[in-house]
Amino acid sequence: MKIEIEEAAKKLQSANNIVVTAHINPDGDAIGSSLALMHILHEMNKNVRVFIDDVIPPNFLILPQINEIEHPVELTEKEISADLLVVLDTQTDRIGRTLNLVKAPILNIDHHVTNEGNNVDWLYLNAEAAATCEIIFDLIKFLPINLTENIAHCLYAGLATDTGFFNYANTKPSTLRAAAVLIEAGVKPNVIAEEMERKSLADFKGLCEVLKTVEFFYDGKVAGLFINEAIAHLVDSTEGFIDLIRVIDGVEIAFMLTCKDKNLNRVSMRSRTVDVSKIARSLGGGGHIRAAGCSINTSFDEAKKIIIEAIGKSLK
Ligand SMILES: [Mn+2]
Repeated sequence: MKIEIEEAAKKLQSANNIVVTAHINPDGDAIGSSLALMHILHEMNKNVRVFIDDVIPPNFLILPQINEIEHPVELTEKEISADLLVVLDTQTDRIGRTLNLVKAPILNIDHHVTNEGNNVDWLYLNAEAAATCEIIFDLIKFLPINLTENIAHCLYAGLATDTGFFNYANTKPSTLRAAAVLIEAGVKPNVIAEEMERKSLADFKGLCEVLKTVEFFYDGKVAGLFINEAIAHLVDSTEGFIDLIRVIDGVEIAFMLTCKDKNLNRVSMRSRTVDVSKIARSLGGGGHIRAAGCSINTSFDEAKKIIIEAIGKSLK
């Protein structure tokens, strides 16, 4: 059932044992919104646990109390009962083992236009919000707490990373107003930016190999990076790689195909104007108009053919 933000706030207020989660392959918005909500719920004297079923990239370790995020694999409990499971920044299909581990009604808070709220009790969706962190920022107005420096740090990290440091089309006046309030609460934008953009030397060398794979299609309107199994071993994080080809003159759609496992490939897409969420949805994925993704369960070479063809159709 779709609900309004006031009702989402009420659900949080009436629960006492809350589990918060976000998507696998977590980015700044997934981690920032989860941790910010943890700090908010602590302020409200709730019992809260945060589960993310994946490795937390080292760039986020500066966020306050990030060590409290639990990895479901390491839990000894077979089942966890809670009053509420809050799923942030995704539908329930990308939260991994947390879905079966936690038995509780689900409150889903998201800004992905493709989220249809399947299998959740309540969905608050605001596709106008630049980031789930912007929604959490708005939510505070309906909760009996004040913005703390810890909350502000987490929210700013998500706002900054989901907007490409306030560069992408999703950056709105409300996004910058929220950022301004977060800076007033103690955030140092340069400190967050330096930490988020930091790369290990190994990842930098991996990036050099990845950039050599660039190929152009459809008269240069489409650029792709191809991280096959051998190259995938060279990089821990591919964060930001796609942005490097997105800026090439004439490129309308940039994409990156990454081998995650045998017959499991991940596609990320960015565009200037084409609605890439439609391409992603046609292949079982989702996302935003200008940034979307999907998985393709075939060999890497077959996946390459499939994605190039699907993108070609959208250009017609
Ligand atoms: Mn997001």
